[in-house]
Amino acid sequence: MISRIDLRGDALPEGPALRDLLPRADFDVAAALEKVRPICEAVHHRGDAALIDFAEKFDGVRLESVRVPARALDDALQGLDPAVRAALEESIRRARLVHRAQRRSAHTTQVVPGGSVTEKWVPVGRVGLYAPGGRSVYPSSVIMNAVPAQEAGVGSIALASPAQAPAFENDPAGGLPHPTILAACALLGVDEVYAAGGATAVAMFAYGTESCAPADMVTGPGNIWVAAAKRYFTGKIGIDTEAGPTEIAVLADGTADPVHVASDLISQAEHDPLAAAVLVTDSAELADAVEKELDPQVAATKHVEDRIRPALAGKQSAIVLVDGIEEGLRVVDAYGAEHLEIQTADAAAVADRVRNAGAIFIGPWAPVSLGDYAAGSNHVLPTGGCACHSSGLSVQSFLRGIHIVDYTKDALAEVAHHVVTLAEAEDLPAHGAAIKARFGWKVPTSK
Ligand code: HSO
Ligand code: ZN
Repeated sequence: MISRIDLRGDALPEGPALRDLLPRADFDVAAALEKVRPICEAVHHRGDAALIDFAEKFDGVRLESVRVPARALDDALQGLDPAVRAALEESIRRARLVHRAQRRSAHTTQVVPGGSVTEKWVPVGRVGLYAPGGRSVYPSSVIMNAVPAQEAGVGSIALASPAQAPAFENDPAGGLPHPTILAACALLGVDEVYAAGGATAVAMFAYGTESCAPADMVTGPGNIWVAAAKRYFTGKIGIDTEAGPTEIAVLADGTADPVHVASDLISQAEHDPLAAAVLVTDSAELADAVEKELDPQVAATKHVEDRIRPALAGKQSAIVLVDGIEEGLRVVDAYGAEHLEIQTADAAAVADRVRNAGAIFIGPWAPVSLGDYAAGSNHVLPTGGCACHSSGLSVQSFLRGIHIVDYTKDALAEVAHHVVTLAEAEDLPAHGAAIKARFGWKVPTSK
């Protein structure tokens, strides 16, 4: 069901060459870009009318309004299963604890007497959060988007999620996002909600329409159309990373429990036929035992044929055999997984040495599923190797650091000759003149 890549014996290649040996899904955002362009432009030019037409075409429902009425949020909360409500509330509480601690305060550096630079942190003014619908109705993703934005102090937060098709004639839930998404919004105090899906939702936030004011930034997971729309608007609005299919990598040695490892690989394969499950191990016995475990565990679960089997059998998933944990660390760093579990002896020490991962889960009692729902950590994480340069969603994602430069006359005089010298070296004499003009056109000599 899962292929093997044997990297034992020879020395591992360096950097990109090592990455080329590792499995990865094809997720061609560039190709999807051409397809989302007309959708984005239709929303630009026709606003709500385009959103309503696209909802009919893609979601199978004619919307009465794109904005979800407040009553629908109340109704969804009333109808929410109490156990789900309690679980969502606990998830929110834990996420708030972690994300509140990420807040930043201004810091001033006294560069010289009379000369300082302060960095102040200002939240983004308005953000549009996206929560997928269809195959992936994840109220947990509403939490993972909204909590960091709220804790960052973002003043205006809106959320979009695709409309559900009516399940029967006059179904009151038809034309609204999934009720659990709406209930999660109500629990979080997010009251500005829109029924818009995929690229149309990103375009709605980027351009604004009659019913939705434009946002400065759009975040949240989604399918390839959401990723392509985010790329389309890069430079116009802020985005978090382009989310691709979910990935789990497990770095394990012979001490790992194959039952746990197999169940964790399957847990993320459950998301998508393109989801990636990668086991990196120096133990051939563990590799065999995990492979043996996959069959019965897969057979006993739900989304087998449409997602789990294709995900595990796909070229994005593999068991990678290495000579030792040292080599394993090099492999997981080259891979840069969205989620990385360390299931080895002294797991915390091994985890400490990892440089590239969206989130790291230590030891047998911190599975990715915990992080997906209730560890307090964020589950909107970089995929596709982007963990090598980007982070998951956090309070920081919604803040801008602004430098405030404050110099006295004496402090400027002290460095003036350096500024003028560099301006002239760059053939920008007007830059130098802006200094000279302040000192009667004579550059002060340094003390
Ligand atoms: N593992 C997914 C998030 C998720 N899991 C939502 C369950 N629900 C990507 O990090
Ligand atoms: Zn998950």
